[in-house]
Amino acid sequence: MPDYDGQNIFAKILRGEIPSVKVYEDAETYCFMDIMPRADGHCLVIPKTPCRNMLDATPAQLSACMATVNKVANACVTGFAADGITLQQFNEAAGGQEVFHLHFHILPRHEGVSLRA
Ligand code: DGP
Repeated sequence: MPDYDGQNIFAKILRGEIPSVKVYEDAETYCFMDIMPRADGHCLVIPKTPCRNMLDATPAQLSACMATVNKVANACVTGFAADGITLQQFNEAAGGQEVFHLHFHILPRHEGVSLRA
């Protein structure tokens, strides 16, 4: 697996070099709106420390991200009156990953409404 590349888009967002719409932040994680939302409220949770994807993630990074996913997902249920949440995560190009900094998609869902392309 290739090494982590600090020039990826999410690393630039973490350094403030590219703007983002913040949803939530704590010492270990950052959550922001996806630029190509496939559902209302579609946002991304990332660790603040370098990590390419699940394959090189540490237990601490995964634990911190999941704690944030839990908080934000529950806020989405309340804030968007969502009926459910889809949690999506891709690893390496063959697995559908396009940005090579670990991230979790939080997709608020409503009964009978498909995700946008
Ligand atoms: P994937 O690696 O396949 O999970 O897709 C990356 C996601 O990141 C995709 O849903 C679009 C989003 N994205 C790509 N570039 C930017 C950006 O510059 N800003 C934000 N907020 N999201 C981005």
